[in-house]
Amino acid sequence: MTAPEDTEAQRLPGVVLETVGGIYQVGLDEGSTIQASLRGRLKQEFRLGDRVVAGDRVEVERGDDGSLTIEAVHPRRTRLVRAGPGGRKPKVVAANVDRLAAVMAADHPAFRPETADRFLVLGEVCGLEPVLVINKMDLPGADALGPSLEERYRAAGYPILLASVESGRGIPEFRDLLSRGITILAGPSGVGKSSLLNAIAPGLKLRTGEVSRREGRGKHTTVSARLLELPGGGWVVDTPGFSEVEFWSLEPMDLARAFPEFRDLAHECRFRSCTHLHEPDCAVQEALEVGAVDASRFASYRQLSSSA
Ligand SMILES: Nc1nc2c(ncn2[C@@H]2O[C@H](COP(=O)(O)OP(=O)(O)OP(=O)(O)O)[C@@H](O)[C@H]2O)c(=O)[nH]1
Ligand SMILES: [Mg+2]
Ligand SMILES: [Zn+2]
Repeated sequence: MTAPEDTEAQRLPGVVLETVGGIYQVGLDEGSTIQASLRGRLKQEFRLGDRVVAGDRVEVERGDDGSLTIEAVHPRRTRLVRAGPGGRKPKVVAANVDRLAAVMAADHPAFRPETADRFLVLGEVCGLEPVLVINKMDLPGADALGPSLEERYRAAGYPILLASVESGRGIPEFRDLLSRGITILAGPSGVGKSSLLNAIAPGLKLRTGEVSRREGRGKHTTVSARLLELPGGGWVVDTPGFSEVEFWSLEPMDLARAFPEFRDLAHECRFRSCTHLHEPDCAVQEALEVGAVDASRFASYRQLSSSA
């Protein structure tokens, strides 16, 4: 008789690095990277968004014929979720990430505060540690923009990093930030997410693209979310630029709590469920009137409340 260990196929734990057309690239804990398919029965299991996404922890089994199959997917600790195309379905971009780096460009594509705020809100509502990175600080006009952005976001409670792949500014700091935990880079197409990763780890050799001269927009050079291990420690998820950040089931109170500068003030509002938009005795409104809350951040909040 054979021992139970011999009849049971060996399970190899690992993490999903990338999924393309039903093929899953998995980094096994033992060190090798393999391609696996997904056990049919797992396709029936309920899971928000796709069954398996980059960052999912899985168990892979090697069949007698040498085939590799994902036999189990572990529950997700965190997930970055947004609305998919058309807004009817959730799209989970990646699982088990710790931090969201919202990457914007000082210019080319032009910096839009509402867009930066939308990415930061996305990180907040998914429970990720947020940080804002402004790349392309080498471009003309960026020097004038830098201090005002630092002031706007530091006052709101966000770490902000000014960087340039071109000049090398902020690259050591960015590498240091990414050396702990798992960070997802999110931002519009063409801001330089892949370029920043190549700058901190040239061995990654990620594809980068041009920004169209006419529209000032990127062309979605990165095509799928990809989890990468950094040589200096830490993991990152490079993502294709989002053209639009649409939220998946964002409640009004979630949005109010996603603005860190409102959170402490909210205890002083008369109503516990104050949205700070029209209620009497609102501490956020009072702070806004005396300039303690930034008017343009509040404008972003108002805009998000009406569109979310
Ligand atoms: N001037 C300047 N250009 C940069 C900088 N960083 C990146 N670029 C350029 O910006 C363009 C877009 O860079 P990518 O790294 O492909 O941008 P991305 O954010 O990964 O874009 P998607 O993959 O489409 O989401 C490329 O032509 C880069 O060379 C920078 O710091 N300064
Ligand atoms: Mg890219
Ligand atoms: Zn209020």
